[in-house]
Amino acid sequence: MARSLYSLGFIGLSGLSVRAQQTVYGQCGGTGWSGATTCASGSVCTVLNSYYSQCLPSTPSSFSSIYSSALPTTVASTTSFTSTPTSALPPTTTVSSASATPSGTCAPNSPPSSAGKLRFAGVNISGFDFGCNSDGNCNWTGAWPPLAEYYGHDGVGQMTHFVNDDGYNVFRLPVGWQYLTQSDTTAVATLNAANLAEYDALVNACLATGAYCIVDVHNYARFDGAIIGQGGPSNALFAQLWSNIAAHYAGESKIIFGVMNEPYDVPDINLWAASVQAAVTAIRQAGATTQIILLPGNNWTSAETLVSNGSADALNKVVNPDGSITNLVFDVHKYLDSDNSGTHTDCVMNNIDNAWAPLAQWLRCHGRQAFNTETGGGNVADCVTYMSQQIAFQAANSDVFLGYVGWAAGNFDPSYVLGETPTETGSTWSDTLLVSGAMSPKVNGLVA
Ligand SMILES: *[C@@H]1O[C@H](CO)[C@@H](O)[C@H](O)[C@H]1NC(C)=O
Ligand SMILES: *[C@@H]1O[C@H](CO)[C@@H](O)[C@H](O)[C@H]1NC(C)=O
Ligand SMILES: *[C@@H]1O[C@H](CO)[C@@H](O)[C@H](O)[C@H]1NC(C)=O
Ligand SMILES: CC(=O)N[C@H]1CO[C@H](CO)[C@@H](O)[C@@H]1O
Repeated sequence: MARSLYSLGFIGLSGLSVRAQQTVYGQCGGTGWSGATTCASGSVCTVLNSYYSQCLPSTPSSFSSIYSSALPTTVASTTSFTSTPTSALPPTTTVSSASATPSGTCAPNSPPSSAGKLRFAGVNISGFDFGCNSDGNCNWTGAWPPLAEYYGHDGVGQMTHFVNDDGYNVFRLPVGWQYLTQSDTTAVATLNAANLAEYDALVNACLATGAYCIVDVHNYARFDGAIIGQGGPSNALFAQLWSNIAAHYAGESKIIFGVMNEPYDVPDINLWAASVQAAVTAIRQAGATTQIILLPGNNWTSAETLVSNGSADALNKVVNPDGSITNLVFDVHKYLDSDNSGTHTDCVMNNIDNAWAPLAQWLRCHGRQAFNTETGGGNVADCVTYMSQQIAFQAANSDVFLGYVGWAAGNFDPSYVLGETPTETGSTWSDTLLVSGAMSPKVNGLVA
């Protein structure tokens, strides 16, 4: 109701602005759009879906001029760009020389012409993490497997639908440390066979769809209120936990290891990087030598503060046992609501200027990549618009961004503020508005 009244107010204005050119990344079409439909020079009005068309740069080279507005003017020049050719950067398969380059000194850079399609798109299948609080206190009996056989929602049917009907190719499967070990009060590393069998039912169903599957330990860097390696469980215990998990999945090339969900208020980021290093070393030494491992930074793995908070520089030193950084990828989250909490229905930003553009600069400059494993918004038109913009930007920078994973389906109801749970009627699945309008690769065409 409020929306239709609001749009009436623009009828008079749109008559005046109809010939105006839209700026790069601005909207230029879509259901209900009455603003400019031509784009500024150097950009092309591109249909992302029926809700949203966007002015996207027509050639990769025009990106650098857009990015430079977000950078300090002292470095925003063509000269400093050409003095740091992309070819001089280490490929991700070699040892990073990044620690020699302080994060403040990245020259403006732009994606290669091969960028444009993301590798991954998917959704969190939540339920095994229910009972977990952000203090790392997970009540394992509060976990609720998102599996019909355990009286949960039909997570298997959801994943099958998402793969077949939407073209998704990754699912994140959050689980509490306490659940995996069936120990609420004492941190232990030995996996509990009965609980692991239930979690495995979800993981194996995920793998059976052909998708990649992220094993996400959803403990906020904590166990029972105390931070791993900084007063809580020792790095050795945390490494043993990951050794046990990795040994179990070592033979599965499509498992992705999510070292930890959303660390926050971690006092010493370098000590945290040492905890992450312990987990990485343990995973590789357990025989999972090739899979992707996700490295989580401080401040709820915020994409916006990965660099400024010091997480990027600290985690940039984490390496495989052979010294390489192969398949070590930064884990970043970002919501579209006013405080990045993922708790509001309305979306107010696309996060390009505040987060994704500066992060892309840093990642490319340091030869690194990131994976946006949590993002989301309400099922309203504003969120479709901002999510479409965010995904379009990520895809335009697909050399440094692997993809996106929505929060969340599984045991959430479609009525949950960030619900992406599809509903089944007979044998037909229906997606929520945000999935059908923006996130489904079959709709946005932005996933390879
Ligand atoms: C743990 O979860 C179970 C099931 O939801 C609940 O009955 C119990 O009260 C919870 N225990 C604590 C300490 O919160
Ligand atoms: C990073 O964020 C955390 C909160 O998660 C804060 O305690 C810390 O002071 C920040 N560090 C820097 C260098 O901004
Ligand atoms: C954490 O990140 C949010 C944005 O994602 C930012 O607004 C906030 O200031 C950050 N907090 C710290 C302590 O860095
Ligand atoms: C349910 C859940 O885990 N929500 C988390 C999603 O991420 C935001 C921050 O990025 C957290 O604040 C929420 O707790």
